[in-house]
Amino acid sequence: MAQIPTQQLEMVKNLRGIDQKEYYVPGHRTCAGCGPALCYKLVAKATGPDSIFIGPTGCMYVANCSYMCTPFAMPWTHCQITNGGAVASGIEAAYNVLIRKGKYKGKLPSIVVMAGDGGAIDIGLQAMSAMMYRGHDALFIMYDNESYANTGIQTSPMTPYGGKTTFTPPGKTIPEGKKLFPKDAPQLVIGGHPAVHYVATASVGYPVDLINKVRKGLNYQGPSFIHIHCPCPKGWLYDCKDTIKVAKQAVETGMWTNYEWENGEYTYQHIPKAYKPVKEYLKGQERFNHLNEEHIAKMQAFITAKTKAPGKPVEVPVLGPREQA
Ligand SMILES: Cc1ncc(C[n+]2csc(CCOP(=O)(O)OP(=O)(O)O)c2C)c(N)n1
Ligand code: SF4
Repeated sequence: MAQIPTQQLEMVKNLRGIDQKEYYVPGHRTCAGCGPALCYKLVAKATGPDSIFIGPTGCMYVANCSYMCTPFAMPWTHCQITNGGAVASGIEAAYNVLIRKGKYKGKLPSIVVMAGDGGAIDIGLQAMSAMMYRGHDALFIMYDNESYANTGIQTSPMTPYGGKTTFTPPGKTIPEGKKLFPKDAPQLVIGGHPAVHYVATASVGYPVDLINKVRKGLNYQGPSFIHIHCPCPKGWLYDCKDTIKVAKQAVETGMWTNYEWENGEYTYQHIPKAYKPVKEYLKGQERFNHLNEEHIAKMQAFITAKTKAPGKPVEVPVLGPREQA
């Protein structure tokens, strides 16, 4: 069968090399300092105009759109929180048919799902996994604000251990709030989907790296997955001017690692010479204010183990739903 023509996007060296044109324009209603909004702006700059974005329900749909008004200056569609992967699959399959039959003369557009952690790795997991399994040529991005933010900052599987959310309030019975450690989303994708050749993590604190990873993911034929760390001032309870500071602190303390996985090989970016204590990261966010020294030590032990082999599986303390920490 004839090869479907696809785009090859160029890598950039610095911010001056990035398109000045905006495809995610001002006027939306996200909170000041919103990490996911910054993420959208950077991803849209990376993909350029020949793109189709798919937006599962979440802050990046609800806070962005009102009747007849969206900030997306490129083709964009809303989908259900559950089915981002299915809608992307359908769009890619349709373009494939149109191109093969000569009814569409252009190259395959960049097809990008922008899902929150809920819409990607929890409630949207089945459709995302099916897209990866079938091998559709699309990029699935999980913008991770570590909660179901849009409906009132409820816990998600990406909420860190010890995080206070409306569903994990610290109290007498469960003093640390969230008892469980988060899911490893990239591992889920890598481990179960042989059609995937590119998986990466990125952070809004490192925009050039983020843009190049989006382009690399799209340049690979087949499905790719990028997990992007996106601080959320409303949910994490820090001053909205500090979003980039919080993003960088996560990398400096090992709470977040930027890496790429390409056909089984890991490469790492922005690894500090020595990690700062996780306490530095925790103390800047009110959602962790209730943690005592024992909780912080538990968190530090988890991060120390993770930073020995970032991106690879690590044993975590697993509790049943009714067990005490
Ligand atoms: C099937 C279904 N269940 C629940 C909801 C309610 N809902 C809308 S947005 C949302 C939160 C989405 O969280 P996430 O995907 O992490 O994105 P965020 O809001 O954090 O950006 C929920 C639970 C829904 N729209 N559909
Ligand atoms: S709640 Fe968080 S993710 Fe949602 S708009 Fe506000 S800052 Fe952005």
